[in-house]
Amino acid sequence: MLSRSARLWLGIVAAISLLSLASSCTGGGGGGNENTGPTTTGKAYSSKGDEGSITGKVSYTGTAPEAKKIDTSADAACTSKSPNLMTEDWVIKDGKLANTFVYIKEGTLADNSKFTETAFPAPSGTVTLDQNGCHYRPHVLGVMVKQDINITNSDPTTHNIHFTPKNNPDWNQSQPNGAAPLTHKLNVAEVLVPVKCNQHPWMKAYIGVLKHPFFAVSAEDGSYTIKNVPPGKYTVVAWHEGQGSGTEKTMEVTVAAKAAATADFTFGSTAALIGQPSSLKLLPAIEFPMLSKH
Ligand SMILES: [Cu+2]
Repeated sequence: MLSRSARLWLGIVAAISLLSLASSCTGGGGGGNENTGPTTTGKAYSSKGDEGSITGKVSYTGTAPEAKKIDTSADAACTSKSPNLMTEDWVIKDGKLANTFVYIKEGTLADNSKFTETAFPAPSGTVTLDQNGCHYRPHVLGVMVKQDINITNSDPTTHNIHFTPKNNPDWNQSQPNGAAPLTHKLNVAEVLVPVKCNQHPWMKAYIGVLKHPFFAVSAEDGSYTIKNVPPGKYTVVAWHEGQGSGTEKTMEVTVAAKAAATADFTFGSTAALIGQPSSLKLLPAIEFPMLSKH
């Protein structure tokens, strides 16, 4: 147990940390949000060639949850191809958080038109979701509505890919070893659609579906870049699956013409917990998402 003074100290540090993060606010949840992008029937966006970008790092403060080894013994093909398969709900390296889905939620373009009422060009090409080593590659990805998702099975075993959306129809397909790629698309914006495998219960992926192309997924070093962003003022959301239904952080970001705006996000418990004794792991209540929600 913590002494009273230790708890008081922690509270003070948490409050200071919150103040320092005043430029960002957060919200919980993650699924089933229909207000995630412009209508495709809105005013067509016409580029002036002055697009900028939104770039930043996603960090995790506090004691990082450790990845756990997955028991794949139910399928010998998985064990032999991926003998050390690890959980991917938290992928943290040197305090940087991977697999965070960062996207523009709403805002106003430089000409005062609303982001959510602007129609951006339809997607070209496909994105690929590969089942490889009995996990999904990538673990988190983004697509535009109606964009083809190419689903491949690179494993010597049968997978059963199962999309479990809230706003889109359920979709469930078996894909044996050596089967041709499958194609699927989602017609309604949804952040994010969970994907699972009915054969291998540990397999999970998340797909962000938006009506615009302004999204990115943080890399292993926590970095992300959203490219070709029209100048304007935006609400940018960072979503991470965490445990359960996901956690969102939001930030107001202004993109100037041909400029790179920075938006860094932080998940996890307070920075005050870094380097503290392991007994402090008992304090999950100091989680920014609920404290700073507004
Ligand atoms: Cu599978």
